[in-house]
Amino acid sequence: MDLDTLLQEATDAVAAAPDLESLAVVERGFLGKKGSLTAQKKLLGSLEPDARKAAGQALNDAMATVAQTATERRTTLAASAEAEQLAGERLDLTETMDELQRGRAHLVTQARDRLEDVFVGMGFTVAEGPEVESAWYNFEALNIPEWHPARGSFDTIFVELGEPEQVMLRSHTSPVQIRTMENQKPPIYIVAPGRTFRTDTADATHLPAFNQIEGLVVDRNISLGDLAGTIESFVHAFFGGEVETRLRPSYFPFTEPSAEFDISTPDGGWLELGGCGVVNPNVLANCGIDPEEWQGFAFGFGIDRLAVMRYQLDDIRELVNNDVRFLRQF
Ligand code: FA5
Repeated sequence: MDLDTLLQEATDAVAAAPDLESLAVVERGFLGKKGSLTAQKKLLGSLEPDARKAAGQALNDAMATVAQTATERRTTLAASAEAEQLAGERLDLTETMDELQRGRAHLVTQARDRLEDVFVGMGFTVAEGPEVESAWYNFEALNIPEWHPARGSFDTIFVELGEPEQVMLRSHTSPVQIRTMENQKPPIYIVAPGRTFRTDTADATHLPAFNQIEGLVVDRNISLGDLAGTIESFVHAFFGGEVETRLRPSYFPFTEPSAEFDISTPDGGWLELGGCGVVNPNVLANCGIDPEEWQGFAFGFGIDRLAVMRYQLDDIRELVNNDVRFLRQF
């Protein structure tokens, strides 16, 4: 075979080598000890000295060309082999979206929505009031005058506005009772869920910012029995039949008589959920409602504590840690 053909064959084979291993085989096949170009050297001996020199030179050039082409090809193949390896080992560190992850309402929002549904189902409408209140709505109209010791029990967070201790973050949802009675004539059947604030230190059962739901009924011939019946039907609707309720005598200036109500816990104990009672006639009168003609009952309880019970949490603070992995379970 003449040298030009052999050279062409060699450079074609080098260019066609698909990977480093095949390239090594091709190289050996042409330039190795037993390679076809190397074999040409043996033929030189049979030539005339002048012709041998020229042919030797041509053969060396050809072998150098093949070696050079092979080196270039090796560089190309090595680069793409590395790129391929990197692509294979690439780690995708962006979060995987295996399934479409929808957001969902916070536990307290879920509990609040469900509470509203239950009460709306019982014939109540939903009322609202502001989170920043005046002393009149938060205390005075509720039969808690300035000198009254009950003011102290509310651990109020005051706002520095106007006269000292006259503007505050509402310490309960009871001011919505007053706002409703000022604007609405009886019969009244409302619930008012919302945020409330106290200087309480956070612990397993307390938060400084928590949620209450207030209930107010004003109608004719209302008695304590109506109150007890309403609380019981609500607890059964919300938790199911196995949770029991009990009322304990208590004191609130805005109700008379007053009670605290507890619900039974799975471990056989009781959890205080809220206060309630028959609306104090003074409160009705403060809102321009004749206590001779109308009576009422009211209740107010903690939504966060209710969520703790319903979702079997160990600690109320889990509600505000905002750990999405925790919240996603519900
Ligand atoms: C009241 O706030 C009265 N306004 C309830 C009321 C309304 C009585 C209508 C009569 C008629 P009390 O301070 O007990 O009462 O709070 C009621 C409920 O709010 C508690 O039982 C508890 O469930 C919840 N609560 C009170 N403080 C906190 C707190 N720091 N963290 C979480 N929940 C709380």
